[in-house]
Amino acid sequence: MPANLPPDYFEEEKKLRQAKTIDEKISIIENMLAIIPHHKGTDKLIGSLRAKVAKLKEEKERKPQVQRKSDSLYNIKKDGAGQVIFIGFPNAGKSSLVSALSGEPVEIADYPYTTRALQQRMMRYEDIQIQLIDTPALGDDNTNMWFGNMIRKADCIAVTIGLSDAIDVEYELIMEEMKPHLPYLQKSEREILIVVNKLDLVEYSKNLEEFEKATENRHKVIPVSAKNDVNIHQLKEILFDSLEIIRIYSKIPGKKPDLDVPFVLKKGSNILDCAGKIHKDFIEKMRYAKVWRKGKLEGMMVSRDFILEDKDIVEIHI
Ligand SMILES: Nc1nc2c(ncn2[C@@H]2O[C@H](COP(=O)(O)OP(=O)(O)O)[C@@H](O)[C@H]2O)c(=O)[nH]1
Ligand SMILES: [Mg+2]
Repeated sequence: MPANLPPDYFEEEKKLRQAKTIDEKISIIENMLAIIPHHKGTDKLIGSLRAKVAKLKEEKERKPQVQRKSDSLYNIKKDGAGQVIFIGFPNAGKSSLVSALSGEPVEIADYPYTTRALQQRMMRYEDIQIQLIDTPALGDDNTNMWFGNMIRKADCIAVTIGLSDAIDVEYELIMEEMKPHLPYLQKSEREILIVVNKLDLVEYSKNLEEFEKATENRHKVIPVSAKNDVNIHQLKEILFDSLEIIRIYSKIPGKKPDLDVPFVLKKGSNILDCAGKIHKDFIEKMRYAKVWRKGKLEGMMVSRDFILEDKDIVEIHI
C-alpha cells in the first residue's frame, strides 16, 4: 500500500467493504480513483482499481437489469436435498403437480405477481425434503428473467406437458426453448424428465403411446394425473432418483445410530466425503470407519475410499 494517500481515500475504502450492490461498488472505486494522487508509487494501485471496475462492469453486463431488482421473484436459492423445477406451457398442470407432490397448495392471485413469479414448495420424500419450483408459463413476458438461470441451476427439470393431441409439438417447443441455455451435455438424460399430466383424458391415450415410443431413448416419460392422484407417488420416487443422492446416517462409537436426520451426499461418495460432511475435522483425523448396510454389512471396517450406498450407517473412528 503506497504511503501518502489522503484520508478521504481510506474513508472510501471503508465504504467499499460495506457496499452491497455492484453499482455502489463501482461508484466508490471511481471516487477512490479520483482521490488518488498520480505518481510512480501509486501506479500499481491505480491499475488494480481500474481492473476491479472493469470486472464489476462486466459482471453487471451479465446480469439483466430487472433480475437484479427482483431476485426473489425470479431466482430461488436452493434448499433441501435438491431442486426440481417444473416448466411448461399454461394449463399443463405445473401448479397442480407441485401442490399434489408437496401437499401444500400453491396460492394464486394473492398479490398481482403471483402467477408471474417463481414459487417454491418442499416435498417430503421419506426422511428428506426436496425443493420444488413452480414457474409461470413459458412464453410469458417475464420468462427470460428466470428461465436460463433456473434451468441451468436446477438439479432436475420436470418438463410438464398436459395430455392432448399436441404433446409432441409442445415437447419440441420446450426442448428448443431450453437448448440455448443448456450447452451440450450440461444436463444428463436423468436430469430432464418429461411429466405428462392429465392421464385421465383417455381420449388421448393413443397420442401418449406414440409420444412414449418416439422419446423412449431420450428421456424418461412419466404419465400422471394430478387431479386423480395417479402415479404421483411414483413421480416422487423418480424425482428422488433423478437427484442421484444417497442418505447416510451417522453413528457415534458405542451409541445407537442417529436415524432421524440423514446426511445427504452425491451418489458415488466415499467415506472421506461423508466424514467431511459430518465434521470438517474428521477429514484429517479419521483413521478408519465402520459401515452397516441392511442385510449385508454389520459394522465392517472400511477405509476412506469405500463407496457408500443409500441408507448406509457410518461410524467414523479418529
Ligand atoms: N383433467 C385433468 N385436469 C387437470 C389435471 N391436473 C390439472 N388439471 C387442470 O388443468 C388446469 C391447469 O392446471 P394448473 O395446475 O393451473 O396448470 P399450470 O398452468 O401448468 O400451472 C386446471 O384447471 C386444473 O384443474 C389432471 O390431472 N387432469
Ligand atoms: Mg401455474
